[in-house]
Amino acid sequence: LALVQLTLLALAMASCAGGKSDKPEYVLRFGHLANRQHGWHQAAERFAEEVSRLSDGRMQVKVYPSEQLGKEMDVLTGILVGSADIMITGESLQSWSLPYAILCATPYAIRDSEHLKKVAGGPIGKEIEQHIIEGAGFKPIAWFERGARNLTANRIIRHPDDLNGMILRVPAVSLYVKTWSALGAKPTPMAFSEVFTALQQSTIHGQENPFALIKDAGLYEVQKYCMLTEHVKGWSYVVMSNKKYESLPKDLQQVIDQAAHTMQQYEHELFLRQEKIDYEHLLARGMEFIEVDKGAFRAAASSAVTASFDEGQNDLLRRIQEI
Ligand code: 2Q2
Repeated sequence: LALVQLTLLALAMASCAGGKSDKPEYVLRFGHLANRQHGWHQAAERFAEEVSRLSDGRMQVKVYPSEQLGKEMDVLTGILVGSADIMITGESLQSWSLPYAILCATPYAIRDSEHLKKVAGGPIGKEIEQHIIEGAGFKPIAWFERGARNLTANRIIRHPDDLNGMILRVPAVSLYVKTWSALGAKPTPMAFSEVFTALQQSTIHGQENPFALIKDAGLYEVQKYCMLTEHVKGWSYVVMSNKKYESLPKDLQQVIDQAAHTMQQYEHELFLRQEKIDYEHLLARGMEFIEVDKGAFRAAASSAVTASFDEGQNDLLRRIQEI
C-alpha cells in the first residue's frame, strides 16, 4: 500500500510541475571564434535565451566563445558529423567547395553598408544561402554585417610594394592566400585563436581583420600599426546542419527561425554602436592608424580576385557590383 501511495505522490508531483521536464529534449552546441566581449557572443547568448524561452525549455543552446568548441574549420566539420551544431563563419566556407560563398567576403566587392544590406539581405544573398545549403548541407540561419578588414603590422605599409614578402596570417581561405600573394605578402593560413601567440613570437608579422577582432583578441598589444586598407567589406553567416534543422519538429524549426531573426537584429544594433567604440579603444591602447594608397591596393587585389575566380564567380561578382 505504501508503494502505491508513493507512486501516486510522485505522479501528482510530476503533473503539478506542468509535466515540463527539466531536461531539454535538444541541446545545441554553438561555437564561434570571438571572445565574450564581441557582439557575436552577445548575439549568440541572446539567441540561446530566445530558443529556451520560445521552446519552453524543450531546446537549449550552449555557447562556446574563442574557439573553445574547436577551431572554426573543425567545428564546421563537426556540424556535418553531429559533434557540433552551430558556428559563425563566412569566407572559410570556400573550403567546402562552395565557390559562391566567398562573395560574402571578397576584397573590394562591396562598396559600403547600404550596398552590403542590399546584397546580403536581398535576392543575391538568398541565392548564396541556397548554394550553401545545397552545396555543403549548412543552413545559414542569420547573417552579420562585419566591419571592414584592415591590415595590421609592426611597420608602416602604405602601398602593396611595402609588403615586400611580409609573413601575413590569413584565415584558411584560398582566395585570401592568392590575393595577398599577388599584393606581395607571404600569406600563411592559421586559425584565429593562434594569431596572438604567433604575432607575439614573430612567427607571423601581420594579420588582417575588422577592428572588433583586433580589439577583442588584444592584438593591439602585439601590433603597432593598423593600415586602413578596408580591403574587405563583408558579412558572416551563422550556420547549422540543414539535416539537423529539417529533423526538428516544425514548431522547433519555427523557434530557431524566430530566435535567429532576433539574434540578427540585436547583433546589428551592437555592430553599429561598436565600430566607433572599437576604433577609439585601439587608439587609446596606442595603435596608430595609417592611411594607405587604397587605389593601389584595390587595383592589385581586384585583378588577383578576377584572375582566381571562375566564370560563375566573376559573373556573380559583376551582378553584385551592379547593384
Ligand atoms: O580572421 C578570421 O579568422 C576571421 O575574421 C575570419 O575571417 C572569419 O571567422 C572567417 O573565417 C569566416 O569564415
